[in-house]
Amino acid sequence: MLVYLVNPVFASGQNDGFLYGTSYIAACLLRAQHDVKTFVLRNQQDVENFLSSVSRNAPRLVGFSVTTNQSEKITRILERIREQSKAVCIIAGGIHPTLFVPYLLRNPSLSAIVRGEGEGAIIDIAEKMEKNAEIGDIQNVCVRVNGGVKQNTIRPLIDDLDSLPFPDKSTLDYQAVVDYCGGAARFIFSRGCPFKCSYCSNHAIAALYGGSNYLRFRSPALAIEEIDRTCSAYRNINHLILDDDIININKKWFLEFTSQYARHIRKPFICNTRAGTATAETFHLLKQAGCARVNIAIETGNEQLRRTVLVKPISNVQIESTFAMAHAAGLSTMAFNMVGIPGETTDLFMETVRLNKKVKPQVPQLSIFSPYPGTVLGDECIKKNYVLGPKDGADRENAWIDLPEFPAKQIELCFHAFHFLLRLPSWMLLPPMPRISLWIARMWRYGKMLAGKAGLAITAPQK
Ligand code: B12
Ligand code: SF4
Repeated sequence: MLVYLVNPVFASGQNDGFLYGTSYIAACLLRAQHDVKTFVLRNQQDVENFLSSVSRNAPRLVGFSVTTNQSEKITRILERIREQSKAVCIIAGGIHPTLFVPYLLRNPSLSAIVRGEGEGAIIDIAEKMEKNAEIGDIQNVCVRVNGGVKQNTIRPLIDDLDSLPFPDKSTLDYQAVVDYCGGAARFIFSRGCPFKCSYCSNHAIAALYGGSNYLRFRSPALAIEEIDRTCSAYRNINHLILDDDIININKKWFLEFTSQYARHIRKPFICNTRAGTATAETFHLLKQAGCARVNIAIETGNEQLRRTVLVKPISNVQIESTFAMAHAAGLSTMAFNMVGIPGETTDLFMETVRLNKKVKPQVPQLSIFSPYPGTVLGDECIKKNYVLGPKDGADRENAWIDLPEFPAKQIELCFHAFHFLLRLPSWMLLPPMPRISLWIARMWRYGKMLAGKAGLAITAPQK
């Protein structure tokens, strides 16, 4: 059976178009002898090409992977597919439909949604469709019934990730993906995280599965084989990005993986860790294995906000020592930060700037907090009417929320001023200076924009 999978990555700068979710789905469908084609949708031209392919080749099943930031744009595409064909089965999987079942009701063009891990469900769906049977009883699948939603039970998590085929790279132009992102190849070997940060989807997925045995890894040997095969099959791969949430969370796995990586792969890589889990030895092993940069979350410089609102019980001292250990091992660092956290104010945001100045990440990165439905913090924001509504595209740069003490416009101002503020002396970040500092930052930005329009060169603050 011909199946089309769709990776919507509109205005999603970070994303190269290859999604692990659909690549696992594709690999399982291929293993079951189905024909699969994966489409990357970055812009309107991609949408038009995809729609004309649907109309020419009439796939029986079309499956979208949906994140919240893409969900609205996808709605319009679903409608256009349905206008073209009444018979095609259109399904959506991924984090947004998994944690927000009303997505099915909001999109009448969808035939069903798949919640949670989709490998088992997709095979069942394809099998039933080949027999012209109904798909409404399959585990993990939700369908519309009498104006409501019938939610079937969820099958258990896949215990042994080694039982899965490697994520497929043949049903899309993976070479173009590598070239598109300057020679980077991404990998993920684990699923899950044992922590319960209120803004992240992990606690919600764990809850969907009753919280048990959530964290799993593919074995180090197969992880190395997956990297090796990719690096041999595609040109110009000059570094790897390992997207596992916390690379060192399973110590045994980490020791084996880093030692095998050092022996067999020898390409620089980027990975993530969490303050409080990594020691000097962790960073030493990463360095020895060829790690170039490690990403560490700060999120906010205010410890109270981090502990209580974000449910991330990590102290500033732990964060400082984690960055210091990484730098001492000779690693470059990237800090993840957020602005617009419920309970935050402009003054508290300045604490984030100050902590970043102190720990000196080579790449300080700031996102605007996004309240994702189905997460504890996201749902609380929805309940308190803080949410302005989902927006398409790069949501980390647009305020979705308007807080009583931190209005959306002020959040966006802080977001745009972040890299400028990092260059100011620390005393300019202490009350009552933030107002003045932000005003200077705004003037700087307007100045830069006007200079840009007039074609003048003006030195930008370092990003
Ligand atoms: C790795 C990762 C990335 C990588 C993606 C790399 C890649 N090549 O896929 C990078 C860094 C590029 C990235 C980017 C972004 N990410 Co991200 N990312 C993740 C992370 C950590 C893991 C996701 C993953 O791939 N897991 C492994 C795969 C196998 O699992 P999966 O995707 O869930 O897929 C399974 C099921 O969902 C289902 N499924 C998925 N798709 C489909 C499709 C069909 C048809 C079917 C049947 C089933 C199905 O079956 C799959 C196999 O079991 C998650 C956190 C998490 N715990 O999920 C966040 C997460 C998905 N990301 C998130 C966000 C916000 C983003 C960005 C929007 C951030 C930004 N503004 O730049 C971007 C853009 C994404 C986009 N599509 O537009 C949020 C999404 C929240 C939400 N409600 O939408 C998450 C949940 C993190 C969080 N904050 O909680 N991300
Ligand atoms: S540690 Fe990171 S991946 Fe784990 S729950 Fe918290 S934010 Fe999510």
